[in-house]
Amino acid sequence: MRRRDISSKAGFVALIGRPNAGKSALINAFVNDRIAMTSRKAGATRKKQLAIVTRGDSQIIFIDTPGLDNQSGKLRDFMRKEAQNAIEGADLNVFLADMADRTDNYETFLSVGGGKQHIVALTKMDNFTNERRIKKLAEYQKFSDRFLAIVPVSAKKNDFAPLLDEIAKRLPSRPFYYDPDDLTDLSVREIYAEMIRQALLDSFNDEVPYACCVEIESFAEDERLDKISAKIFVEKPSQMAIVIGKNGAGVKRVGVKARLLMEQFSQKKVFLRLEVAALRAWSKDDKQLARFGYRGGV
Ligand SMILES: Nc1nc2c(ncn2[C@@H]2O[C@H](COP(=O)(O)OP(=O)(O)OP(=O)(O)O)[C@@H](O)[C@H]2O)c(=O)[nH]1
Ligand SMILES: [Mg+2]
Repeated sequence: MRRRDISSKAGFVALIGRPNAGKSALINAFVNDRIAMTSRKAGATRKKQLAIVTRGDSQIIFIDTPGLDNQSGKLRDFMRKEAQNAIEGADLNVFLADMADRTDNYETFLSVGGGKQHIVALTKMDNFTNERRIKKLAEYQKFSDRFLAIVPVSAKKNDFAPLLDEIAKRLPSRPFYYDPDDLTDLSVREIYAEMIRQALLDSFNDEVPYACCVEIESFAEDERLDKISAKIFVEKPSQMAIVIGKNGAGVKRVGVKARLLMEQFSQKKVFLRLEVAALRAWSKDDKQLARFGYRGGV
């Protein structure tokens, strides 16, 4: 055990980038499971979440972060702080950009937080021909004195081993922080709450999913069946009417989607009961934000 501790490497790596870059999808690909919510709509991730990747003698602890943007509001301020704390607390950062993005976004990152050591990863390379990949990599070469390495990746094609190699060789020599079997710091209860939020994002357009938050009221785990009762909070009665839908069709759809995600994840039956309530302007209220875990802490 002592020998292993001496030879092992471990460290925290913040995965940062613009909303919708593909951070959470890559997090899921790393651990080969759906531990983080992803969406084609920007602004999905609200809080930091760890993904623990143990390979041989190295343990990389990725921190998934909310996308960096300039939107205002108390919830957005919290999300920005989450990302900043991750950047500051990590041993190494990975700036993740969609390969289709212009390099301007990277320049903005450099001007606000790129002082720290980082690797650039260009994702969704499955959308690109080899020729276009090479052209894109060349565009970043003018910043080569700013990054440690640049690596193309694809969450969709599970193509990220070169990125893990680049990170692993820069990790400090340290004992592992987590049991090698651990995948994340979130509890099943928290993952389930996020899956309900995922189902809301997948089911509704415009502002409705952004006005939603989820509270698990009761959670009973059994070997074969998990029973969950949860409340979806929106900000206004009009949003409540949309989520509930005609004869409850809206919330039913959300329930079916969330339950499928939960069952796939836990490999057992799930019984899910959902309620919808309006909690006026919760996202502007410090007390409510704290209640939902969107305040304070690091
Ligand atoms: N083709 C392709 N699409 C991808 C890939 N990775 C992510 N996507 C898609 O990109 C969209 C955004 O992915 P997310 O992982 O939610 O993005 P994010 O950076 O976590 O976004 P925020 O949480 O909003 O900051 C989703 O529709 C994903 O399916 C990839 O490697 N290839
Ligand atoms: Mg995300």
